[in-house]
Amino acid sequence: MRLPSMSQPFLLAPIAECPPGPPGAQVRLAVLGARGVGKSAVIVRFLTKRFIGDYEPNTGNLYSRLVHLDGDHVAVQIQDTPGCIQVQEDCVQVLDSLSRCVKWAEGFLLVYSITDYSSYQSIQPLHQHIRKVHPDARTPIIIVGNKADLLHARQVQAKEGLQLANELGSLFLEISTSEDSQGVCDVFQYLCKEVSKLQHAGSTDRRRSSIIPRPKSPNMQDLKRRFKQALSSKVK
Ligand SMILES: Nc1nc2c(ncn2[C@@H]2O[C@H](COP(=O)(O)OP(=O)(O)OP(=O)(O)O)[C@@H](O)[C@H]2O)c(=O)[nH]1
Ligand SMILES: [Mg+2]
Repeated sequence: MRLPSMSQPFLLAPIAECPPGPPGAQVRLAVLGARGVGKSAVIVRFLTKRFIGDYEPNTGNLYSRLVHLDGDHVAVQIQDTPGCIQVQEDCVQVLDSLSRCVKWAEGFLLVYSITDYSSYQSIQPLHQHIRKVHPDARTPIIIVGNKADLLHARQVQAKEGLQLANELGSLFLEISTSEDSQGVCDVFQYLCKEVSKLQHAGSTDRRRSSIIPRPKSPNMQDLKRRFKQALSSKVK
């Protein structure tokens, strides 16, 4: 069964047509990775709890829904992305939309397939690209090795995934979207929480900086010091 394009209630417009919305009003996540690693499957699993098995190779759909998070309802938007991530001249169009998506999102899920070594190799450049756009190390990025049910076809060892994630300073998990709905939900819940935390921290910082008095200009302080010095030498 194919995932119907615009008939799902949670499916919005592609990223290029979607207005950014006010900051803090929603959590914006993006799922990135090489072709065929299960990006669409993982999103649909999270949103519907179902594994359909056959997904339209996508051109970048944006999904949206309310998620229950620590007693609150949070509006979550999830950007699915096309699988073409090679830095080649003929992929410029896709890379453009990918860059837009990276700028737009606040939390990231990087997916490779444990059955495809080249998809694993694409994680590092993707991670670097995200960190360039979001230098704040608190911007959450989770790396997942998907298709963990296909052990007989494994090309990437779990320890390689873990090692890469450690090097990049990210969390790592192997999941099977087809067999384990809980692992998928945990990943998205974690991302939502981390982004929400960051949004709250940001608004607290902004409030603080508006009530802390501005430090006095160093020139003024210097002038006062010199004035005092001049005064005391006159007194002597
Ligand atoms: N066995 C197994 N198959 C999976 C799993 N996740 C996804 N698949 C299959 O992998 C294939 C690709 O899944 P998609 O979700 O379309 O992958 P994608 O990354 O969105 O692919 P593109 O949009 O073409 O880049 C489909 O046939 C899925 O059924 C998994 O955990 N286990
Ligand atoms: Mg897809």
